[in-house]
Amino acid sequence: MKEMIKDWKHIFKLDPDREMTDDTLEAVCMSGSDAIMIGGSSGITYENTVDLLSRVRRYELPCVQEVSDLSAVVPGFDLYMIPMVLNTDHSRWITGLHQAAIEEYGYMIPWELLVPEGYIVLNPDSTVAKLTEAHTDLDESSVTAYAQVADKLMNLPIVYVEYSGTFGDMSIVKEVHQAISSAQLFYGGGIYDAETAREAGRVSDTIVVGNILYSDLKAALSTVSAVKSE
Ligand code: 1GP
Repeated sequence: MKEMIKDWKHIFKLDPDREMTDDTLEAVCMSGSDAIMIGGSSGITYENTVDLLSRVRRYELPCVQEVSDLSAVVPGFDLYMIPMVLNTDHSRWITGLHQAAIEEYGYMIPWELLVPEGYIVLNPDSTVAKLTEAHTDLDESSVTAYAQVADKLMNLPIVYVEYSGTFGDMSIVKEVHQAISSAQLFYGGGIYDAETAREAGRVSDTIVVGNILYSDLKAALSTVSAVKSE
């Protein structure tokens, strides 16, 4: 199951806390994107997650949950993405919450479906940066070193460069891509059309497109062929 991620070039990230009509959801799920990721940094509940999962399940593409709140973990996803924020001083975002979750629910965790993600959070204005108090003012070599911690020391399968809400510095993403050897590089943040998708796609393995879905569906859909046809 986890192997399928390697082939993903494009993911749409849906926020269960935001409205999406059936017609829009159909367009998103039939767009040719490789997968739907359900998650967000605030307002995520069991109810809104179950509701969105059941609607996405009408379509064939894989659907994964990015876990940010234990109370909203819903059975029935294809995989569970587990963020570990690397550029924070607060260990709860790296191992603390994870340890507590395992202590309480370890007996029922489907380990084979878990995929840890080494997050490097770089937009200081994003909810996730504020929540985790991430150190976002980093130069290329600092970001690259975090990526190598994830890739070479922690052996994480995914490094996620997260600029949620703003289009990031592609030269940093490119450096990261060149510096890691085993991990797959996810880039997310501010992709708003085919051109930004293409730019991000050139320097990463997989792009994640979120916000633009809720403001300009046509532009969001154009990001799929932008990376899949290259
Ligand atoms: C957010 O990386 C994703 O976690 C996508 O970012 O919402 O800015 O597209 P945007």
